[in-house]
Amino acid sequence: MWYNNQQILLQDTTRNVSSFGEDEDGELYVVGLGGTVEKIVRAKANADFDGDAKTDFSVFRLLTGTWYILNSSNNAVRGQQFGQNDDIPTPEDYDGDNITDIGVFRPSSGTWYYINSSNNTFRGIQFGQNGDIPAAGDYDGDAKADISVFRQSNGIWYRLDSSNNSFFALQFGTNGDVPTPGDFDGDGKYDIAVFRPLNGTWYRVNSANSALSGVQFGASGDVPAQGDFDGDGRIDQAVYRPNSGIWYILRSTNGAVQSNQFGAANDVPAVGDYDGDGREDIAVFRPENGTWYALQSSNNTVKAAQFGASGDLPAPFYDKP
Ligand SMILES: [Ca+2]
Ligand SMILES: [Ca+2]
Ligand SMILES: [Ca+2]
Ligand SMILES: [Ca+2]
Repeated sequence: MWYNNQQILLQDTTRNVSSFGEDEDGELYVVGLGGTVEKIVRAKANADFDGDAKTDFSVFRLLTGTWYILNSSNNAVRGQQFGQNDDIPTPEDYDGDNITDIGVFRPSSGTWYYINSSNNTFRGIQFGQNGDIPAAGDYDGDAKADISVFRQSNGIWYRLDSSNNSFFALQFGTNGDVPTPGDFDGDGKYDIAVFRPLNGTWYRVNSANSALSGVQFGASGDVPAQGDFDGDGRIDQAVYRPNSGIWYILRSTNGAVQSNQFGAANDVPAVGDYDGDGREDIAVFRPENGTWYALQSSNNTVKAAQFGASGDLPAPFYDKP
């Protein structure tokens, strides 16, 4: 293809392509010789601050309100003061340039602050209140994260859609639920979803057809650690069991359950695509010594690094796949 007056090679593929197609939204599709139809999407990863489609080891240091990022592209370290103690990290791609933007939610005033990576502009938006759990993500499918909160006290989701600045609210969930939004049905839009620790059940509303579903997967005490581990474009329900360090993944492609022992007690799951193969990797951040371990899906090797310090919050945990 031609890009910036240069001819660049699209990623090599073993597919036998018969033609390309475009739908009314301008999205491109590849039609295979056997009649298969696949959508062309741009590679992207969560907590990807340098834009190479790989998740970066990255933390928010509460004490000083400083972000530390180890760029996966060149191993350079970036430090940036943005935020303060008691802020909740909310790194997301707010401006839609496929680069994660540094951001925080300040509970005391219910204000969101972030820096657009595309032009370095600063944004501050009052949306939500103390006690709300930030749940930003791309719900309207315009490739930009929408500001959203889950209010535990009344189980209501509140959202500001980036595509048209419209306000949205929906009661879904109850006190004690953990918000787990993500694109479970594979239509390119986040689905409102919660994990209920009490009964280990995942509840969601599919954005494609508003259908409700409940899937029992996990147990009380598990930490939800969803991601697209099998790379089919749909988020897989998954949990990390802290006392045993075992991961349980329900693969969306075939409903098979995968389990991996990976991690130790008190590790924080930090799912991301660290090797950039389009499949999320099992990964943990060890808070007591600031060590990262990622099990890379491309070759099953462990990528590890000491990056961060005790008490740091891992950015990939907050910028979920
Ligand atoms: Ca990266
Ligand atoms: Ca961005
Ligand atoms: Ca969806
Ligand atoms: Ca999947």
